[in-house]
Amino acid sequence: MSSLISDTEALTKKITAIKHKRLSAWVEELAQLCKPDRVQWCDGSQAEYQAMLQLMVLTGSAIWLANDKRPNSILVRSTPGDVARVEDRTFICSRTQDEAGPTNNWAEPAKMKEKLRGLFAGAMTGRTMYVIPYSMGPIGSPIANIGVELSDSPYVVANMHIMARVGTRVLEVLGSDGDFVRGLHSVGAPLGANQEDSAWPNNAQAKYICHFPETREVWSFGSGYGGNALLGKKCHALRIASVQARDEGWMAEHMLILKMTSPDGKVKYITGAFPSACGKTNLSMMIPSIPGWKVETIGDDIAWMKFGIDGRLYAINPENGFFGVAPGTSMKSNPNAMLTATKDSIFTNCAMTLDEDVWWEQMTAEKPAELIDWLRRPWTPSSGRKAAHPNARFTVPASQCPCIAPEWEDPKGVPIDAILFGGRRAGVVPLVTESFSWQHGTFLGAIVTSETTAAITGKVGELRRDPMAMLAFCGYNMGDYYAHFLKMGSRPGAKLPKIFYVNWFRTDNNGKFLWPGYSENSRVLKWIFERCDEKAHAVDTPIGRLPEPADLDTKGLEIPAADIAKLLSVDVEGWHAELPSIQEHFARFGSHLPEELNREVRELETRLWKAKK
Ligand code: O2Y
Ligand code: MN
Repeated sequence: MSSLISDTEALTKKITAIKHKRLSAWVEELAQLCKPDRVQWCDGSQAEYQAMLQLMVLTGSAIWLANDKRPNSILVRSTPGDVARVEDRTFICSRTQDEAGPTNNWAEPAKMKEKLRGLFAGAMTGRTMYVIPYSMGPIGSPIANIGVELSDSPYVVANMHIMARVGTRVLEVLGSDGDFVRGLHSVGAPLGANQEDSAWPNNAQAKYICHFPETREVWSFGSGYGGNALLGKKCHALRIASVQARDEGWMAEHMLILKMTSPDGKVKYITGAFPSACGKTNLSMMIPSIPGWKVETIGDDIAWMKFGIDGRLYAINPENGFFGVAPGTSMKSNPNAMLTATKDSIFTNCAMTLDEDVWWEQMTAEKPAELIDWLRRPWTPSSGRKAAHPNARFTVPASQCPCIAPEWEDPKGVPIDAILFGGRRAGVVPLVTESFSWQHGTFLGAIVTSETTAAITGKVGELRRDPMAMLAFCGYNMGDYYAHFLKMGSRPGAKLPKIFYVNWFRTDNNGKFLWPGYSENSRVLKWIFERCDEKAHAVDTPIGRLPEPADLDTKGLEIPAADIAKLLSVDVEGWHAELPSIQEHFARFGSHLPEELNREVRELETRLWKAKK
């Protein structure tokens, strides 16, 4: 790094100005390893954000969209090998494999560090190392947490500007000795002298997304995309934070947070855990179809929850923006998301119209006659392929969302009344089920099954268990995570949210969705809202408490009574047939599985037997 030292007097001055000696020593150590041409401390300013966009446009990573259509917005296109989270390259490097548990890829921490040191050595040559101090959560909130990401990607800097609170004000809160999560990221594509950069630098040979929970570190190599590279999001706010939460007695969850207001002005806050790309963003921004009801957004993906002195669970959204799936988003399915993305947005892997705007599948009723697809090729509707990548994304500031709740940045968080679990299930799981208790709700969350989607690399449409939608995001043994969930519910004096299991995706025998979803989900939320005050009717069934058809507000909804009956029916045979797979799923956790969950299986079985008689 001799060239680094010679051309970075300013940097040295800056580092000496940094009061936090551990932070500056760490940055220096990793600059020595990665050998960037320069180091830039991010201040979080608008000028810095604009400079990142300019740089991406200059290097060919991005293109400006027409300013009269999407002011100050860019389109970035990656490469086919770097389009989604790479779960098979994601590792939890805890002390022992047992601590990572059966659902995580584990690697021995010292060995993995050694391997990574080899990969990171000189990895930033020809590039800038950006030092990105960020706060997950409103700066200074007692629930917020600070991280610092070192990255050689301007795309990461720009996205982090939107997705987290970034810059000097974070350093101020960190002071001279504050703790922070340490993140190191490189696209893994050093540049030789005079070597031209590629439009989407990444490393096709090696991708490693590694978490060191004990030391609160993330080392991510080889990918520039989304959750692999924006380390504040999945890596910090879920995988590392879930460990912090376990150690400190709070919860870091893969949950949206919404605020619902009834016609008479009563407010409830609801969180919802759904596997990737199952409509969390849509639900959090929905416009209720039932007159007089209102939904506002607090967050669309992650919730951090701590008990308040009143015994209630308070949640913050640790993020500052939305990194939403573009395909399927339209003025019909999610007008609020569309309106959020009208300016100051980053689009990734969307198609481009000939007048320099973005397009993706289902955005408009009719497909444009001509487009440039996400791989920069001419496209027409007869091309026989998708124009946007199925995991194409928009990165947008939450503050631009027309339905953002005024209290979305309240540092103390919002008190949660209900927690929803859900997945994408064609059969067996009813539209909505209320758990009998926190323990039963934990059981329902622990057995969630869903069809996989394009948000991860691998097969789409396969059924897999995704407990609490945390399968890919729990930084420790999932059996211990269940135990932590149960422990939170047994806290003395706790005034717990009710837990519900929902399924918007049940189909008829021809594979057609029985439930219209989207804004009609407000009918289910209304029942949940009223159940929180014990104001709506429910019947006890073997699997939990369900509304009868008359309990659900279906006024104005044109669906056959038989479909409603099916949506709210309990498929006793189907549930019975699932028992062996639930037992098999739980058996994976061995001695880490809390006995309470085995008891829930036995009790479910007994109730199902009784119902069969
Ligand atoms: O890295 C990606 O491809 C995005 S994954 C993602 C992005 C926003 C919200 N949730 C997810 C997810 O996979 O759960
Ligand atoms: Mn997510």
